[in-house]
Amino acid sequence: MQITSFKQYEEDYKKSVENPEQFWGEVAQNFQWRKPWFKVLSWNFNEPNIKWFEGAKLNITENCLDRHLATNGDKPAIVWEPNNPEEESVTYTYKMLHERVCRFANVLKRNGAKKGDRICIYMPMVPELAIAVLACARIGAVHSVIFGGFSAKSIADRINDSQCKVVITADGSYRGNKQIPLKEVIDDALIGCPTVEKCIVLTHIRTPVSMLKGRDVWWEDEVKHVNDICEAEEMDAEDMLFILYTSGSTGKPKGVVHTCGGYMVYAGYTFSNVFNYQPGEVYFCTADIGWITGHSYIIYGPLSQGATSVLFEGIPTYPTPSRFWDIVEKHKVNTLYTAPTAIRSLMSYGEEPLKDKDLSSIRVLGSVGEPINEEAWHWFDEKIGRGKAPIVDTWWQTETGGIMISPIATVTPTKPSFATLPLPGIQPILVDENGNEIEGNGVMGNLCIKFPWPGMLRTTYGDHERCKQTYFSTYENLYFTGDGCLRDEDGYYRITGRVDDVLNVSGHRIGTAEVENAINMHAGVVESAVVGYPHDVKGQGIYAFVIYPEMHGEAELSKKDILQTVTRVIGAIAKPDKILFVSGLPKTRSGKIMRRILRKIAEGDTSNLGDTSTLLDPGIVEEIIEATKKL
Ligand code: 7RM
Repeated sequence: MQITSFKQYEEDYKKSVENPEQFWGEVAQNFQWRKPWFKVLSWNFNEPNIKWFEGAKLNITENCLDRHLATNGDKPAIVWEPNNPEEESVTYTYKMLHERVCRFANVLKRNGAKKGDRICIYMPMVPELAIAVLACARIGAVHSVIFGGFSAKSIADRINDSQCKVVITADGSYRGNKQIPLKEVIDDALIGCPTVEKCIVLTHIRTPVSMLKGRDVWWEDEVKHVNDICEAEEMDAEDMLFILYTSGSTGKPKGVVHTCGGYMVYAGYTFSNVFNYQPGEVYFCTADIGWITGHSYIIYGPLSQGATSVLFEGIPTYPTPSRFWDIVEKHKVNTLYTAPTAIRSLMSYGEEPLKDKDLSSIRVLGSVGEPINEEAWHWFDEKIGRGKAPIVDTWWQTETGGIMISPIATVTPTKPSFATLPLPGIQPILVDENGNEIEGNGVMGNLCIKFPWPGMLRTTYGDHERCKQTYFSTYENLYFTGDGCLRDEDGYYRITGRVDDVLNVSGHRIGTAEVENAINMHAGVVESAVVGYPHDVKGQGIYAFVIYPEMHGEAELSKKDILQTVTRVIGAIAKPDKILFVSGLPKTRSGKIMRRILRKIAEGDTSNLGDTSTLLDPGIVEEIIEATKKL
């Protein structure tokens, strides 16, 4: 299944397009199935209805755990590096991880969870998070992991959208020198979550928590009441594996649904190939498991391939901006997969943090989450890869389940700021506004995919129509990514960023409508408009234009109040970087906000705002430009 030469890449690519069913059928042979499929693929992009490996039975945890036991049981599966470097790191071999997962799977059963039930996981980056995820998969329950930075209200909305029955959390988490009271946030959320029957709480930071009789139980107590034998539930290839909420252009995040068989094959295949993973190597993905990158490339991809995956609890700058490099040196990391925002942040500390660090173990580097600018690419290449480690700039999405366009380490070429070529099985096309294909090279357009791949989303939870509208209706018979893209003279792809109202702040997807809704909930705010602007470290920053007519006291205080409101409604990750109070917004006569103009103003480029004479109130543009100068 591993591609070893450019020629083989070309052959595999050709085969995957000419005979996709044969191609993916062969890839899938590298996994363990309880029963084989009778059909590799049936699909249409209209409904949409996509089925991979129909009729096949499996359990993904047998592929991630059981099948490695005989030959690799004592090999490290997860190496956990705690937030505090003074604390010991912890290694879980495949045997140990299998034992813990089975035991916790029994805890879930003991607390009433069954196949098909939805389980919300809100935890720190500790091994128990991976154990909780895998335990859900073991019993066929559907996990919905929520990133630790989301607020009680965001959690409640997600829990209610998918009617979760069980919540798994911890007393709190560490983030650098800060502590986050996770259980307290969950308690606030659960006030409005009638479907939740049980909450399992892990002790981690040992902060006092309230435990509600009949609902809340301790992880540590529960595991004592069960044994570590748990037969894996037999799942249909198209049974749901997990839901992961992600932002789009509306105010309400969507629950992206992935299913067992196709997702497993795609996460495993892409992990093995893109990173050119070799047996015995140590692989470190710095993402949080609360995002899709953590699901596919900390847990399922690496473990399905018997790899050693480093799980890091902390942040790149704690206790010093040397932390990543200390971890690389300590655990002899061979592959480092991180985000441009982290690279840019670490770059800003200069070379001092790299002094005397032994990075010689590094063989492959990876980037994900947002476009990587050339400066960051070269710094990563020269300072971290010492010019010897290929950088795989991996383009993909929550919805795609796994990497779509990317170099294949040591096999296909890299090019600064380019995701380069589609992986085998992926058929990208560029289209213009009318959905006409833009052929040839040296062209730009909206990025679509014209043929299914095993890792693609199947639906959005509880609202299939929304899935159809969002991804399959903009252009007929195409999956629309929401990204703009350049295909250069060499046929290499460079993703230029979102073409919809979605921001990418430090690699986190945030809908402008979500932030606007949150700001508008603040008493006194009449209306707001949110746009992105270029930010040196975050990639994009959040710029909010706010109408707040009757302010009490200082504007600075009102800004803080608004930030507090956004933190309450969504979470700290959605806090605007800049707030500008305005008396009106540029609108068309039909009342639509002209975001294009606001975006230009936020970028500080007011030279060419286009025709503003058709605006409802043309004078407002001048007023806003004047106001930005004082910000
Ligand atoms: C994996 C992930 C998806 C959005 C996507 C893009 C942007 C991701 C790259 C990238 C340029 C990349 N999932 N994006 N990777 N842009 N180059 N290598 O991030 O659902 O959270 O975000 O992120 O805009 O549509 S995500």
